[in-house]
Amino acid sequence: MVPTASSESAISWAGVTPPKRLSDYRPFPFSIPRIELNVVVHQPDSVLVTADLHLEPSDSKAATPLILRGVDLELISILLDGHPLESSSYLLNDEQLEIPSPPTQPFTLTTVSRLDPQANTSLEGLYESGGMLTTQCEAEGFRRITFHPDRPDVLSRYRVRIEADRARFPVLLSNGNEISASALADDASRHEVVWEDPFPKPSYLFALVAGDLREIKDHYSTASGRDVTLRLHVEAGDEPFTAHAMASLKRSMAWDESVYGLEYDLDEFNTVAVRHFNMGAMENKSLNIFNSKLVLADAESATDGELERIESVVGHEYFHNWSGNRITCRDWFQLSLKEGLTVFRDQCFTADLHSEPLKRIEDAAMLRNTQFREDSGPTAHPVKPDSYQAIDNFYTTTIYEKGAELIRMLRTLLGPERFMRGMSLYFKRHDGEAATTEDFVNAIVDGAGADGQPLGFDVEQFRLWYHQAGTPHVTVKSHWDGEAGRLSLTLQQSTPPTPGQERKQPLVIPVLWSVLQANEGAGEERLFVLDQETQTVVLEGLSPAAQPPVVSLFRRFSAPVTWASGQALDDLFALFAGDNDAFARWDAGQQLWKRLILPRAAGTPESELESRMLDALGQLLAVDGEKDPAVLATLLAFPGPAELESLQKEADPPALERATCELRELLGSQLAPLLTSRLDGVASSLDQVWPAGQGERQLTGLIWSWLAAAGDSGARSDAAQAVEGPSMTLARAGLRALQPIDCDERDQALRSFHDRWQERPVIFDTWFSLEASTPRADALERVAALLDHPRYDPMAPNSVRAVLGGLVGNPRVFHALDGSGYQFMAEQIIAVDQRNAITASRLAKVFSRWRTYGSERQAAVKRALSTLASADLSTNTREVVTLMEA
Ligand code: B3K
Ligand code: ZN
Repeated sequence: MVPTASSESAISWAGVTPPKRLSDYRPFPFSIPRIELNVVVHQPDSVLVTADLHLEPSDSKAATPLILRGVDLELISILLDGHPLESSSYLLNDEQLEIPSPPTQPFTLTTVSRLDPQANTSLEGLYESGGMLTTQCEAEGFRRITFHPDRPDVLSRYRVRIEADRARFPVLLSNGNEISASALADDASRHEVVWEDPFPKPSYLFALVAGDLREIKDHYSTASGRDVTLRLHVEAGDEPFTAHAMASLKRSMAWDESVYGLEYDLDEFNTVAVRHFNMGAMENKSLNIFNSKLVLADAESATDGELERIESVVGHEYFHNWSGNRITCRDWFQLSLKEGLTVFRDQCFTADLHSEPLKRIEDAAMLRNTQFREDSGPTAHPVKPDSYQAIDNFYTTTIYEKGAELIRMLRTLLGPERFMRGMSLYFKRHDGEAATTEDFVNAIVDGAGADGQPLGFDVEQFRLWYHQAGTPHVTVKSHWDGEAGRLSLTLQQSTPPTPGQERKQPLVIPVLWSVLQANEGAGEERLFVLDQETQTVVLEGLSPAAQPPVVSLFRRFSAPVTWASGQALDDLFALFAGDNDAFARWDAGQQLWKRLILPRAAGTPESELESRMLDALGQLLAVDGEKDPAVLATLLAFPGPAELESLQKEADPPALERATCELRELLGSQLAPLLTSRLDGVASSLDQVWPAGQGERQLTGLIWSWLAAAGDSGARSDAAQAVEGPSMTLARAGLRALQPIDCDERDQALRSFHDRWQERPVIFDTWFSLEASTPRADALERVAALLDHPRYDPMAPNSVRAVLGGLVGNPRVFHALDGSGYQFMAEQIIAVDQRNAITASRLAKVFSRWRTYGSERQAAVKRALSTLASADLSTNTREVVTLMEA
């Protein structure tokens, strides 16, 4: 029996994990310039890992204890410079290995550990998926492979030998370049492959794959002439569905060269598709691992939205090679350094390839419905948190999407050219380092300010964005002097309190704005930097007029804030009809939709406003109205449920769902002739190949949903028929249109989808989600039955999320007043948590809005939360539940 290490773990065993704090950061007292790993796969349930860590103490005078992390590892042997260590020389517990008095000179520590990938259901570390062995190390999975500090500021060069049975695991991959591959001299049934990665990297970027995979090979020639071999590895039979991902990768490589001047730095780039994966994809150095649903796609089996998403995720992971891998994070508090920046980069990539204005609207809508929701609930946290219990709970929309918004604001404040000079300096200055978000901001302002011009804003104040949680709110009051042609706007900002942060300071908020004057169209776009609590901006020289001009605010969604300007309905209709900024135009429409939906949900429809909206829509839909089908479909889309809920006094998701159904019915019946003629107008473009035709398909789906709601039998049958057709986009649009309606076409469409796709798990998850989100009297029993469906795979987070996420998207069932939906969800989360803490703790966030519900629902969620709290939960899920209950 080995003695137990003195550590925080003793406390965590008692069920209370102490938080980690940013202020406690200390550099690791050793460097590990080189690591050799020998991974011998005996069986999928028995893998032997020998690790040689070449350690160099920072202090050569006094011995510093060496603490290495290790979880679910069976330590077989431990040697120091080749000599076995006495058991009295180290301490071992469930979480770490400690050598209290290691040498003060460089030394090699060798550990041999056995692991069982088959028993590893957490999908972190080394695990089995469909017969293949694969890894996920970010954030703290490497400690499940071997003993190691497992922190991002320890960078090493890795050499990895993998040995396995040749027939069962013909493909053996790791990071870097393949150095050699051969059969074993003494056993031809086994083979070995050696990989070497010349770039020092943190352990979270380590990856290894062993399996029977099919390879799709291509090439990319970099700007400087390096020929890079690109390989995609998929399960047999999936080869035909890889062209889109491969083309996306090549587009990403070209984009990073042309926009950032950043080239790929190795001779090969591998991507592997894995069915069982906790998130979308992972940027391991030169060995990206993807959730198979983000690789396998063509127009028949994926929607336009999915194709765009795949392209952007392929881009995102590829862009990480520089923003994440070459420059990594000093510690996990800096997570947004790589994630916010890489999201910003992938957003720009999509905007450049497709439509900049529509991408901006898509991102703004997403931020409002996810990040703003997070910001106003119990799990609100800053882009740079100062403490956490489980880092996996911090892969959030705040770190990712709000983080990207901070970078976008820097670009808006500095202008694109100066901003890009800052970016170049960042990549040059910190290449090969583990950096902080402060380093990033410093590089941006140093690079931008190299022209000697003032920055135009207070950088120190800007940094508050990283530390202050919550969505700022801006109130705008305008005063118009019609005789003088002078407009004054008074802006006032405030940020609501968030857990642990009561008082907030004013932030630097870039406000892009302009005015529209009658008969003069939109004026020049201006930037106003709001950096005090209250400020007034005055615009002189406008044409004198009795009527104040229409103000277009936060154009291009220039800051991640909410605002209220008390704009008159006339102004909103004017902006909706023709603002020259697509975001501001869409936003005016969103405000109008909100003013229609919320009263309907409260049982008091605004009939006068509804008929004004019908007129405005009539103009948009007319032949001489909005020509671009994608723009039209975007303008006609309702605000998301989360945003609507946040505007209700007492959030009532079923009432909102009813209101949107009623509204669709009204719109479909009142605008039928115009809608039908628009359908006819786009019909001939529906079969164009993505990205062509996507606007037409989007508009068709939207019109189906309005007409089907209004009882149009032609639209219902076209929607149902689409499930049999060649376009997944139209099939899913048809299903979405029919889903809220209890009709034969809906049942027929769901059956066809089931029968057509049941052999393709990636697509069949959609059926699970559709089934779970279809409103039916017996929906909860059906959801429970889905969990026993022969094709439901409880080990695949995709399936779990399809069913349980589908249930959440079924408001009447999930939010049933008797609490049955909440209770069911709590029990499922407990079950999922037993095998996969990361997936469970994410699911637990479905309860985050409970304090905004009415008293009956609040009481029901409280019961569900106490069921959860009394279970034996992982640290991850416990952290979320505790925050929720606080
Ligand atoms: N960096 C990964 C996310 C890892 C999540 C770990 N729980 C994918 C990405 O953001 O690119
Ligand atoms: Zn990322």
